[in-house]
Amino acid sequence: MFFNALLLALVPAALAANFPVTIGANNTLTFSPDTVVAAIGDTITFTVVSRNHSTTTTTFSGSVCPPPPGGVGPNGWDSGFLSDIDGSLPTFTYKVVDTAPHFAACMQAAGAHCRAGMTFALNPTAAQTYTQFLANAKAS
Ligand SMILES: *[C@@H]1O[C@H](CO)[C@@H](O)[C@H](O)[C@H]1NC(C)=O
Ligand SMILES: *[C@@H]1O[C@H](CO)[C@@H](O)[C@H](O)[C@H]1NC(C)=O
Ligand SMILES: [Cu+2]
Repeated sequence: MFFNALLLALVPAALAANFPVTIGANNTLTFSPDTVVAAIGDTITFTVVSRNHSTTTTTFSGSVCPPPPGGVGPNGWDSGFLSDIDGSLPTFTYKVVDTAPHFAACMQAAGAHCRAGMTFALNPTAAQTYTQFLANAKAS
């Protein structure tokens, strides 16, 4: 009885995955990896490893850069500015709550980082690919 209850309590945690994403590796304007495919309940942990960046959801096309403060929803996110200038390796964790595609970018420098390709996709689709989102960001 007790063992079964314990097992049930442990199952969701055991199945949920965490995806680490590095922001600014090697002092570049990048998210690595730039794409994550995740299920509801999984988490994504972003870590800023250089300079001062954000992970903020934005539109797939149109005014992609810069992402707006608060991010584009529903179920979007905005880490706010996270600075590693002091070497603190700040993190931001997002829990996946739907199966919709989400597109994010860095809002630093009035969109200059975003237009330089500092972009990220969660669960992109055949109709809304990461490659097309990146092209949209560079052109915005
Ligand atoms: C950072 O540098 C390492 C070692 O050269 C390389 O393996 C990695 O792909 C680089 N990452 C990025 C995002 O440039
Ligand atoms: C990070 O960038 C934002 C926006 O440019 C700025 O307001 C903030 O002061 C910066 N943080 C640090 C620690 O430099
Ligand atoms: Cu940035």
